[in-house]
Amino acid sequence: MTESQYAWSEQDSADVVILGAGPAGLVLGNLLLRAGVDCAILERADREDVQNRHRAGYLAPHTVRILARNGLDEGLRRKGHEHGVCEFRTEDGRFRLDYRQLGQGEPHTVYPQHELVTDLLAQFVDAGGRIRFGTEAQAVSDADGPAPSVTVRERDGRPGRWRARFVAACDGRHGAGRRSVPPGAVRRHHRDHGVSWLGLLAEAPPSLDAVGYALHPRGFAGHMARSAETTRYYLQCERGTHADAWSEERIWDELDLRMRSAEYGALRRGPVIQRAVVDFESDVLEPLRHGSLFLVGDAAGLLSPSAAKGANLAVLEAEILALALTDDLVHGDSGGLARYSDRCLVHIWRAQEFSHWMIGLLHDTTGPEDPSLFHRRLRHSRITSLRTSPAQQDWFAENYVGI
Ligand code: RFL
Repeated sequence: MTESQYAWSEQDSADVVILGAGPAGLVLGNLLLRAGVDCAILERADREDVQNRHRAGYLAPHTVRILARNGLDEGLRRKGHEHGVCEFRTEDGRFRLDYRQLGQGEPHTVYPQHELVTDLLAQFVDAGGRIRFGTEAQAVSDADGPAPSVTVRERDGRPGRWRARFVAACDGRHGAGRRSVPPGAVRRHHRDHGVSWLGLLAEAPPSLDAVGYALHPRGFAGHMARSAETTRYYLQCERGTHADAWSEERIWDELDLRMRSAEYGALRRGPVIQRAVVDFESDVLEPLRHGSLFLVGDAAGLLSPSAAKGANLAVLEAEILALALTDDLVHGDSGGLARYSDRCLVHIWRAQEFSHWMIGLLHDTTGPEDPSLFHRRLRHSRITSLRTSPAQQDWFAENYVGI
């Protein structure tokens, strides 16, 4: 492609070009806009698709504080609700942890991610923010110099290019930001945990007033409230399972079995309106910067959903980067940008460690090569410790809501 073939336009430039309008890109965009920094968001999907992507639901207190101090919490204050109890069901019975009374004594706020994204989008657009839907970033070029650019493909297939001083890759794990980092410029730490969940969204009210974690010989099952009308369920499944392989009847029967409904009360059934298989993988890139290209949110690192940290980390990293970019572009101080990667990696590795601990708690990964059942016995000891030790419960609560 030669220069003249690009659809150049004077508007196709911004001091900060943000790739992706998920929680990371939209928090970053809103904060930069409030600070008077020239920015633009390029989003591959249409607005409706972005607003209908059901994912996370449990916001950490820190996330709520970031949104509140930046005036981005109107929707979640009105429609979100506090949540502070989880219930574990095991072969030895069930027990509850009221984590508002433990550790730092703070609750989650239940507010579906697509509602948060809808709010953040509305605020960005209402405040005059520039956003291009249906614009897919293809690659970031010249990131090792002071004038990076982003090649894009518009909805109609037309190629284009955006010029920037900085590019923030908030376009997820498979986005163009990550792909544009040259091999050898960053180190990738990757782990496949060998566990998969069938994630389900049911049009049914929650069945219990707690996050439910069921540890069963047939595999893990989970229950997480989303709203008065919808509930997320998870079923551990064989690696390679197709999301449509299980009938709705089989799903509910299996959930009843693993959640031990016969003992603890029936689940409130309803149509399954979304389903997807999630393979548990973790990966982290180090550093989270290549010249003027910064990696944020899922583009920076991926966590398995066992500890509900991904969206919370995305918001935290977006705030750290927004402050650093503002310092540089408004005050001429590049110190924050130099520290961005190290600051974020402390939180990312903390979240990875807890998430890893949760994977070991929730899943029996004893394989046929381990006839001694060593891991199964360790896991039993871990859950017993959580059931009985106040110190362990405080540690759990602090990590569960914290980042
Ligand atoms: P997102 O949300 O994936 O947004 C990326 C955006 O970039 C766009 N995009 C591109 N745009 C332009 N050019 C390209 N080349 C592009 N490629 C992609 C996409 O269309 C999209 O709009 O990333 P972000 O902002 O980093 O946010 C991360 C979170 O979405 C993610 O970590 C969480 O959803 C993870 N997660 C949870 N996190 C929590 O904190 N609490 C939870 O309770 C929780 N539950 C979950 C989850 C993730 C799940 N899945 C689907 C893996 C439950 C599930 C089932």
